[in-house]
Amino acid sequence: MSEMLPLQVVELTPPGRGAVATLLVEGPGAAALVERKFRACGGRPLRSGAADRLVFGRFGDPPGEELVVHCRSGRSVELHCHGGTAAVAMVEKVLVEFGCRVVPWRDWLGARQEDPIAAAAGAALAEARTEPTAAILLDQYHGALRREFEQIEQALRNHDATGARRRVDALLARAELGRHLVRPWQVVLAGRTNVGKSSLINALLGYGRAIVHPTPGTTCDVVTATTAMGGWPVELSDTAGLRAAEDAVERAGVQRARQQLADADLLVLVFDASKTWSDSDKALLDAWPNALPIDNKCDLLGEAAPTPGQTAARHIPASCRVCSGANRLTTSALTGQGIEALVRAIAGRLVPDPPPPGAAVPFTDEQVQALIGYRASIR
Ligand SMILES: Nc1nc2c(ncn2[C@@H]2O[C@H](COP(=O)(O)OP(=O)(O)O)[C@@H](O)[C@H]2O)c(=O)[nH]1
Ligand SMILES: [Mg+2]
Repeated sequence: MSEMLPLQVVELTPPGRGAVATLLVEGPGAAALVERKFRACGGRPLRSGAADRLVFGRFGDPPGEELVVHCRSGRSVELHCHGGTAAVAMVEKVLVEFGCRVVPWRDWLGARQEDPIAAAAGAALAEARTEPTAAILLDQYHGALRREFEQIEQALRNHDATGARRRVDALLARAELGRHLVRPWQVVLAGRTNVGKSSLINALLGYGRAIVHPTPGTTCDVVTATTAMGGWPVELSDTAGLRAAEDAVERAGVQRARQQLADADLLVLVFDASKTWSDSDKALLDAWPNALPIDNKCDLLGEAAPTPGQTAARHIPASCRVCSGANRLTTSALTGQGIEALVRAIAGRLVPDPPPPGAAVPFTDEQVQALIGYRASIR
């Protein structure tokens, strides 16, 4: 197949509108092919003069698309054109008419990599949204996970079951982190109506996105927004208040909220610090024992206010099994007090043990399945 269609064009920049799009034309005669439809502004042929030149001109039937051409070699040419989809489509159309095959960038990347883990890491890197997640994927691209798999194989060959098991278990402990390198963690804020969930989302995001209203029950649907917390990508959801809704529309919202809770990686249970602790507050805590409980509106506590982000709220009875003790967070969505501590607490709950630089982290379902397979085979 590659003999029949040796020339290929790959979009190196993501599709959509951008300032500049880059296409790579690769294969024998790539430069000659581009030259057939390219007119350099200076009139000189593309391949005259110094190698690695950048040449500005037009491509295709007159007037043609403006291009900057970088001839890396006779068989590898980069075309930089306007970033709109129409310009890219036009350039590709001309290349296809001359026998070029359009190759998706993932296939192109995969074909260049002998190591399937490095190929998968390269593809995943394009979807990493934050620096820490990209750094972890880059480590896997450079062989961290492949070397660890080799160590496991080596241990198994040496009949070192203990060593193999230890390595497999250490990797499996990072599977959850790996799963989220390209998929944000789902964090849901829940609690009774009017405790300040929507305001907290706004404070966490730093802008007014969620609907905030003094009337209980204004946010009747799930509003989501993606952000980063401690460097980890997080999708925050604001839910309808957890209470028995009388109105049909609101009931649907509450139902969706419960589904959202079931799917969440972390539930932040918000309470109103200015209100007396009630049985329904206690019922919420009992129903979601793994939730991160916080007391909002701490600005209303006046003189009696605990230090934001640290101490137990005064209205919580010491007998409460989840929230007694000093690690109860207090916040004010209004003044911003305790918001940074809340971000740190959320990040700490999502990734309690961040891997050191260079550590192996499995990041695809196949890799995790392979590890589970190893685990089962080790007696
Ligand atoms: N004083 C004070 N008021 C707040 C705070 N957070 C929210 N509110 C107010 O409480 C009301 C309900 O807030 P909202 O975010 O809509 O609550 P939700 O129903 O839980 O989403 C609004 O009037 C907010 O301005 C806070 O930290 N301090
Ligand atoms: Mg709301």
